[in-house]
Amino acid sequence: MAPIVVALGNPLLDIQVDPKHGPAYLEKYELKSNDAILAEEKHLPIYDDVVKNAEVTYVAGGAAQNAARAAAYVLPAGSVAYIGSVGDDDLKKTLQAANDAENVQSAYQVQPSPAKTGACAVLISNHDRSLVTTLRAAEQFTPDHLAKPEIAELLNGAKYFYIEGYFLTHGIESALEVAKGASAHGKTVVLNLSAPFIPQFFKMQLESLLPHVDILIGNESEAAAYATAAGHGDASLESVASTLAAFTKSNASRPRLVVITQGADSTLVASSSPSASPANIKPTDSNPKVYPVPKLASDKIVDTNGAGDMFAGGFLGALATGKDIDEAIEVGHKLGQMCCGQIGPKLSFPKQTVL
Ligand code: 26A
Repeated sequence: MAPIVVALGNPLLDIQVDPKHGPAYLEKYELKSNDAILAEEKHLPIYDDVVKNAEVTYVAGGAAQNAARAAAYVLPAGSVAYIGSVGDDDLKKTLQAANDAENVQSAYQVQPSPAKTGACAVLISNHDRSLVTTLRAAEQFTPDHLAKPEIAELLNGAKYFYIEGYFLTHGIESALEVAKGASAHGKTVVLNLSAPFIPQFFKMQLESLLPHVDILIGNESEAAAYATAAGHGDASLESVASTLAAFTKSNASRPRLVVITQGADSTLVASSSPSASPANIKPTDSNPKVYPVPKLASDKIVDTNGAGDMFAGGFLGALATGKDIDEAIEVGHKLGQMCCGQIGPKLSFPKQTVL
């Protein structure tokens, strides 16, 4: 089967540090407890440090790659492909094996040695996670990869495109190519804000891509970071969601949806045009529409790393099977919560029924 969902992002291997060491490493490397950043010079020793001095677990990561595995969880085998740049090394083999096991086609651009696959140190403290990323080969992605016949064929065949905001740190040209091509053909483009530093420091790239985006996904701190960057720091979450929904759109015949998650609190869905939105966002609904999140007992939470990605991938996978927005949000909530019960960005196997 030709994939109907294609995701684009930075492939990373997550190095999850045993939670008992989390707080000490946060302090040592001057990190916030709930954040996602690119490693600065002072952070670079952390990768060797945790491997030498703490217990670590290696887990397949990279925000869009996690979402791709979540979409694959709810779709028939062969429905999902993932594009990103890796090195020719053991880290890549681990990522590819995880994708193979979960029916995601890895359409990697492989950089020659000595380029190494990117990595993300994950520090857990309570229910927070701090992510410190070194992109390495991931940021060597070049647009010519998209023109290779087998990749062009993938892009032509797919109906849903998922781009992580993190990719905009280096890959705006490729992201624009994918999104413009998709929206010109009436296909659905989904963008995830990914982290507060994306709207904060990459606002120009974000706003150049946004006109081609049909569904924007983010969480409360990312939405707040956008509001501040756009000069409305005091706006409510509801009004930020509506502002983003109303942002210029190249394909104006389709409304834009903005989905804002808030951890255990309700998810908001704003639409630029409720009357034209997919089923279940009705003109009579509040805009944004509010979706309560089922309760998850605190002792069921192992760690929250990847929960937002699994929400997004589950939501997208459900939409791609033809579910409406209400059902897709429900599937997203289920996969997000399932991920909270696992170490790292993982889902439970054997598969549970979530659709
Ligand atoms: C450019 N940056 C910072 C990143 C990331 C990232 N994925 C792509 N680019 N920083 C962290 N992640 C991934 O986010 C997942 C959790 O949402 C981590 O690899 C982790 O699996």
